[in-house]
Amino acid sequence: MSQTKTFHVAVVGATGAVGQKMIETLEDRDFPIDTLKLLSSSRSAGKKVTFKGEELTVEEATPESFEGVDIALFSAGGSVSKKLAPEAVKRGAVVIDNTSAYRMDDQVPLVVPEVNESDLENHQGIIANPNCSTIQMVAALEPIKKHFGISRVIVSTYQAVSGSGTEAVEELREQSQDFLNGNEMKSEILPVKGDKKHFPIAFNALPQIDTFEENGYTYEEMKMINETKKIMHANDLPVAATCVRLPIFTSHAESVYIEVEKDGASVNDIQEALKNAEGVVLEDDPATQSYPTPLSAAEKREVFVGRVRKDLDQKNGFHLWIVSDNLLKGAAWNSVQIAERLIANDWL
Ligand code: NAP
Ligand code: 12T
Repeated sequence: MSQTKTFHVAVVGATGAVGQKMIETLEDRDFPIDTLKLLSSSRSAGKKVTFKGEELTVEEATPESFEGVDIALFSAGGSVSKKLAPEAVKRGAVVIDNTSAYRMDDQVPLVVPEVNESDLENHQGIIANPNCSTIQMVAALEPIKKHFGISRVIVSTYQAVSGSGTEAVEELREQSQDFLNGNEMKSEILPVKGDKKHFPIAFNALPQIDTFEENGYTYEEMKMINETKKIMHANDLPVAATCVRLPIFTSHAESVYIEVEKDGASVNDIQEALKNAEGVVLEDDPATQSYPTPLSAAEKREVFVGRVRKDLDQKNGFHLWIVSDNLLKGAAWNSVQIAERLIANDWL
């Protein structure tokens, strides 16, 4: 982005799976940075990270770290955000938070710029970046909602291990090697670090992402349900979700069933709406086997959609396949994009 004013930026969780992508995205976008501060726990303090050819040293995040910071991108877990985001705001920073700590707070905008950019205007210092699976789904559903209305959403996800951090990525790598070498697989992280049981992810599928809620849904499923309604300003929209982890390193995929309000919409109409949508790429041609996959979407900022079909029985029912890089649009890019929109609109 071209911009004359420059900003003091901090990345909290800079050594993590999301934080590393944030640093890369700030560099790729030529974000208008004056100084960049990289923060982590004391474990990684002192580590060196290269940004635009310059070596930066990671520091331990403390309340004082935010003196003089204009924009703080947080992705170090909910408890860190709960403790340090208010400290950053107190010192004049605008926080863009990637954790679930503030997402459903009424005072906090929950934003996917292609969907609800204008919610940013009245922020009170903290802005929440939605859940990765939710972001890519609403980016594809909003243009359909705009043209045809949506009256129901049922989603099943196929999620990558990188959504669960660097330890989960390492676990899939090691289990894969152990399995192929005929050795026993060790499971210590997935499905959820710290939960009572662990299962192998390599050559497997785990129908649990995040912890279980009392209603039998997982927290990841409830995040998709609640966040979709908030971002799309559709409190009454029925949404159901089943979230599944697969042995994929990067990109979440989703099979999404929707019912539209307007009668008579065709597959071609839905495809046209998606083709013209900001941040969305339609890859949909059965004749040439054209559809997105986790590998084809990895390292790209867009949300890819394919396999648009009309339901064979339900009037106004459609099926879609939505794929995006969970660490980019699902996390780092959406956060940096929010920062860019705050600057462009003079809403910092
Ligand atoms: P990760 O790879 O495990 O990295 C965790 C990062 O947090 C590391 O940089 C770590 O620093 C830092 N950290 C941990 N405890 C800290 C503390 N007490 N003080 C300061 N920094 C601390 O995890 P990740 O995948 O990047 O995810 C990080 C967080 O982002 C998650 O917990 C989640 O809340 C959020 N997230 C959101 C989405 C989304 O859907 N938008 C997706 C994935 C993750 P050290 O190197 O010092 O340990
Ligand atoms: N644990 O919404 O494990 O902050 O894939 C997103 C993804 C938390 C979140 C995952 C997670 C979030 C995961």
